[in-house]
Amino acid sequence: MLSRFRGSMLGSLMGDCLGSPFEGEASIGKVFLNNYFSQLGDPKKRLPFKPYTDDTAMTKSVALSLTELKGFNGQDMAKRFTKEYFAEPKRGYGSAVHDVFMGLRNSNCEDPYRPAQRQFQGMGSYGNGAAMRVAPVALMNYNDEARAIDVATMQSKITHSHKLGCQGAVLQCLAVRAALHVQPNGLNIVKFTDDLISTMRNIEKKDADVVVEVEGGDSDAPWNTTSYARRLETVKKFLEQPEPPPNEEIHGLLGVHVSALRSVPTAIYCFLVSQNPIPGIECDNKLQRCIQFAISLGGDTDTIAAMAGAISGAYLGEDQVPKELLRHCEAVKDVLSWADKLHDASSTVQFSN
Ligand code: F2R
Ligand code: MG
Ligand code: MG
Ligand code: MG
Repeated sequence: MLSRFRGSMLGSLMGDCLGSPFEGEASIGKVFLNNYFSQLGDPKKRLPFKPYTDDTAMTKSVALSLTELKGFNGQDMAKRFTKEYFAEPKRGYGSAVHDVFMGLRNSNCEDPYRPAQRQFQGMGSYGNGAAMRVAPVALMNYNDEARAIDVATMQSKITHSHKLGCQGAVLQCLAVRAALHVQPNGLNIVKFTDDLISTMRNIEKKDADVVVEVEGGDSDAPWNTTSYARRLETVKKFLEQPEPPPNEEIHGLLGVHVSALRSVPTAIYCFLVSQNPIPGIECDNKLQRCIQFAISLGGDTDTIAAMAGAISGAYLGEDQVPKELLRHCEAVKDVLSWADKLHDASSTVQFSN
């Protein structure tokens, strides 16, 4: 399990560091990316160091809060998010989440959930910021699905109280957890997807009475479209095709957006489709293929690559993480230490507030 924990945390870091230079681009040519990754893999090439962004900064707070407190504590986690943000606010955070950190700092995190509830005129944020940092919750609670779901939801509510923001964090957590549990080389893509569809369908049914307010005039709002279970059905359909559909189709039906609904199912698709060769991507290593494919889609590249990398690394383990790519990433030793702490603490988890 330690190798899986380390693989997941390193996969997430690598997706963030290598994906962030492309964040916001429409899509990135596969030939360009083959050359880019081949240069990164060349030990003779001296290339600019790749810093991590908010995805890893927030993952750090989740990992250290869970491990140092031997379980979930909302106030402690909120304090860590806030301290980390004000220490390094230029790590590429979402534009609205700054207000949550201001509210948390001004109230000394008295109610760690209150500032997030005020976001977007009381609707809360549906951004993918709670999903992008959730991998440590899956690792810490790998032997308890119900607790993993609870903690994924509660850690989300500190910054993202919108139902779709929370459910996206839960889905990403379940995907990492499921990947940890698959035997080496034993991945059954159909079963993996069907299990997630069935769990999300139950969760969405249970949450159906939670009223989601609709912001007037925003026809692009994701709650007007479809649910996580239905997006996972699209993932399944895409996986039945001999090769991935064109980017425009992936953008339209899954998404590459900063909203959780339009990025978490996409990350799961990237993990699953990268189990087999992908036309245009020259790479034998499955973790690298996963990250390269995620980046090639464009949009929220750092976050989709980080989430896909966390799932892929949880399945493949540390040995499959390409070391020649890791040397370009910031904070590898720190990330390994978080993985080790999560591994040590995962047998003694508790749950409070
Ligand atoms: N912020 C970015 N990328 C922008 C470019 C950064 C650049 N590289 C730089 O350094 O300046 N990336 C990071 O943000 C995403 C995670 O965002 P998070 O934490 O979810 O933030 P937020 O602000 O809560 O939500 C993101 C946006 O989603 C829209 N939105 C959310 N809820 C909404 C609602 N209820 N109604 C309307 N819109 C809503 C807003 O546009 C939010 O700003 C990751 O990609 C991370 O890498
Ligand atoms: Mg980021
Ligand atoms: Mg816990
Ligand atoms: Mg991002």
